[in-house]
Amino acid sequence: MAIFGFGRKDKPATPADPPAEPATERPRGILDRLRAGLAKTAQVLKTDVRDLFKREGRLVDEPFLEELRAALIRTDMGPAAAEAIVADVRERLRARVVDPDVVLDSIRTQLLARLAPAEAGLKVAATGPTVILVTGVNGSGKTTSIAKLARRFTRDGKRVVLGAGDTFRAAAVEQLALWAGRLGAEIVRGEPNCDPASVAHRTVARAVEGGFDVCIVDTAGRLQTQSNLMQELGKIRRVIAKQIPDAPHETLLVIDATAGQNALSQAKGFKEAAGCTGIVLAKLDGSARGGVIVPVAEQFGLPVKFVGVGESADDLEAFDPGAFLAALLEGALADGG
Ligand SMILES: Nc1nc2c(ncn2[C@@H]2O[C@H](COP(=O)(O)OP(=O)(O)O)[C@@H](O)[C@H]2O)c(=O)[nH]1
Ligand SMILES: [Mg+2]
Repeated sequence: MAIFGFGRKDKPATPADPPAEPATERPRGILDRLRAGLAKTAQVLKTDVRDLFKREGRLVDEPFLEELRAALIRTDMGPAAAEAIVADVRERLRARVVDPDVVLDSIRTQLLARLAPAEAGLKVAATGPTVILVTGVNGSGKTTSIAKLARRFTRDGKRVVLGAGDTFRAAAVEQLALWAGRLGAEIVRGEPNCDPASVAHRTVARAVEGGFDVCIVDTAGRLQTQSNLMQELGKIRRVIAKQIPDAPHETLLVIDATAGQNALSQAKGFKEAAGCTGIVLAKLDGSARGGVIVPVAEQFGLPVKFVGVGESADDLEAFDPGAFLAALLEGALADGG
């Protein structure tokens, strides 16, 4: 069975070793970490929106609004959100002289209304282990996101077992094993190229018998268009559900925030064919187009559970629309000249 690479032209063929933990202490606080992670997108908004005001005494006229729309589109927030912001600015400010902060405030209000419904906590088991299945295309950040999730749980004193369900590449198993060792989690692995459903089965069995709190199962990357591989995810889910009826409690889709419009077809495909229940939007820190979270959150009724903002195990934040927008736009206000 072939797995086709996707969006990895700049990546080596084998998964990267987990990066070394940073020597310096990371910035404390959610907002600080989000700010650092969203700096590139914030920069686009800051620079582009402020550039609109370079001519002194500039009025909010149609050419201004067209330039504003183009700047918003450059963040990948999608035409609907961009149009709503433009309409709001037009309505409130037409033919008046405004300053950038008024426009940024409109951006915040409009985006908050769109992102708020996408906020949802992680579903956990009432009793017994919580089972999380992690899916996505090659290189989207699945294994790293699993490490980050494990870190959150172990920090809370939970016992975690990881399932090395990406059985196609030995290096993928090693990558997960390295993280498991580092995070103090147990790992269940199978023979190379064995059925990933059997690894999932054994991982859940280990979680139950060992009294673990959380069990997170990795999977090989696949495209939403590969129907046989999407069916394989269905099989993995059924095997898990046979052991624990309401499991997997979450089937997360990890999307690379730099994937552009393909992020949307991934969300659609994985929701429909693999029963995904939520999204982890990874690599926001590497993207100037973090606005893609808006159409991803809006179009498919899939909540955004977490955002990934770096390569270390601490670089995962529960998605909080207010904090997200504060990091994006307050940074723009504070740093602007
Ligand atoms: N900058 C950044 N890199 C990330 C993030 N998540 C994953 N990566 C990197 O993306 C690459 C692929 O990640 P990996 O977890 O192996 O992807 P997988 O193939 O989906 O399991 C690795 O080099 C990771 O370190 C993130 O949130 N930010
Ligand atoms: Mg992987």
